[in-house]
Amino acid sequence: MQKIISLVLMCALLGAKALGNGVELKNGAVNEHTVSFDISWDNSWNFLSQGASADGIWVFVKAKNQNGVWQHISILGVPTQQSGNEPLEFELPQDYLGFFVMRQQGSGVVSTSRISFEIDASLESFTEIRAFAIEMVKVPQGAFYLGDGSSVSSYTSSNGQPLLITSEEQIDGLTITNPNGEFAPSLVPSVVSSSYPKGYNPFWVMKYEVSQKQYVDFLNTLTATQQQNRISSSITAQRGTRALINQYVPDSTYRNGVVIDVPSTNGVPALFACNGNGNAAYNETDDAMDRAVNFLSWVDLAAFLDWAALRPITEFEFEKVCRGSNITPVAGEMAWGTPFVVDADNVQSSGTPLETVTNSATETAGLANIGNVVATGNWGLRGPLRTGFAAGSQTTRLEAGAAYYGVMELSGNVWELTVKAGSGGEQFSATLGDGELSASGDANQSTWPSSDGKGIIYRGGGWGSTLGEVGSYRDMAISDRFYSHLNPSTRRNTSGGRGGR
Ligand SMILES: [Ca+2]
Ligand SMILES: [Ca+2]
Ligand SMILES: [Ca+2]
Ligand SMILES: [Ca+2]
Repeated sequence: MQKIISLVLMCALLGAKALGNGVELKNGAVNEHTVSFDISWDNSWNFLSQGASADGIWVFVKAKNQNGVWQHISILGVPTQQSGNEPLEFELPQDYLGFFVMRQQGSGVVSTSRISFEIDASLESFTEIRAFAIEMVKVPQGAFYLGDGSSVSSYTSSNGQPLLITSEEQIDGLTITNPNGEFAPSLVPSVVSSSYPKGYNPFWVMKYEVSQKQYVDFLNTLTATQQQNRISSSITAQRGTRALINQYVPDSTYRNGVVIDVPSTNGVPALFACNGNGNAAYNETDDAMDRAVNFLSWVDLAAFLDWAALRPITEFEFEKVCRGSNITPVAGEMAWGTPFVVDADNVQSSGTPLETVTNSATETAGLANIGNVVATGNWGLRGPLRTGFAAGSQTTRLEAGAAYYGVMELSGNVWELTVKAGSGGEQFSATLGDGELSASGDANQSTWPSSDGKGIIYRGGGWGSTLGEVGSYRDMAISDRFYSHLNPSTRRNTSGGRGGR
């Protein structure tokens, strides 16, 4: 007799399709070894055949054993499409830890399409299966400039000009210009090896920063011990306790609504939820599920990425995604390609899938959640916004605050934790996460930077960042490395990030 097993579908941006790009999974089913569900998302594109970018959905599967422990599940073969107006393409990587779904050549809405795939698991031993979806962008192969020639501690070639990266080959003679005069910048290695990902070859990057809902979904598949190391409160704290904020400053939530729903007892994992509006009911429409998650240290982000079978991105890749291929750098430019910014500060529809701001970009200034009114004594919005808060089907790059390849919030919102070409980070060789964490809930992949945060650098600024003149501190500038001396090992209210593959 066939065993009935539930398939639970997890994805961010549920209901955001009217305005955002929200991927939606529905009508999940498991039949023997076959998993099926309906998938749809807006604002899709695929111009890979013209040497440009595409977006796609990274799908991966976890299953819960009889003993309550979750494990990552391998995909057995290329998925197939049963229905839908838009023909889909699939990319199944060699590690079989998930797959990408893409539209074929063109752009527009991917309306409801049913897909199915085989998984490598004996369903008899599981009590529940969950499928997860993360929106990503495929960045094409191509040369690009590293550095803008003026930002603090920004990279240059030996002649002081932005460095044109034309391959993944070893780099000798990398140096920096305009070194930070307040804090000694971290040392640049004499050689950056051919295995350090430079952004020349194609790679996938998350379209958005990790959201509060995504972090909750992650926590809810960990053991109690693993959970305890991925939050700042006790897993046994009472229902409603904010799980990620600084527990010594309990009134300072900084727009983070991740809470304990059911406390851990007797070693049973806690259940986490989103409660952005702070009332007694959780996971409501206005509970900020799609808002970027802050208070992540490097160790937290690394654990999320290992769990999702992704990897961190390097600071070289960060600049490629922002600037685009063969685009001449602009001094002090931010993710949308100009050195000017409008602060996204006046929130509308707070906490909902339509959370946005009333502020608008100008002809030259992009929209981003930053803190440049701090100097006037007005802190403005103290925390992150919804991922993709300014993006719509018709928005320009400045209006959406978008990077060259359509990736969102690379300047502002939360700081991005990227792998530095230095302090040991140059040893990173694009090793992918394998879906499993150590017993303590830490990432455990070879070549990933160590837990002390050395080998990691903050990039792109956050909601609290202020803006100096071009050539002085300028957090949101895509080549700015003002904080290269820091080791991002602490849970700052401004830090989070994303990964790639
Ligand atoms: Ca609530
Ligand atoms: Ca602000
Ligand atoms: Ca950001
Ligand atoms: Ca691992």
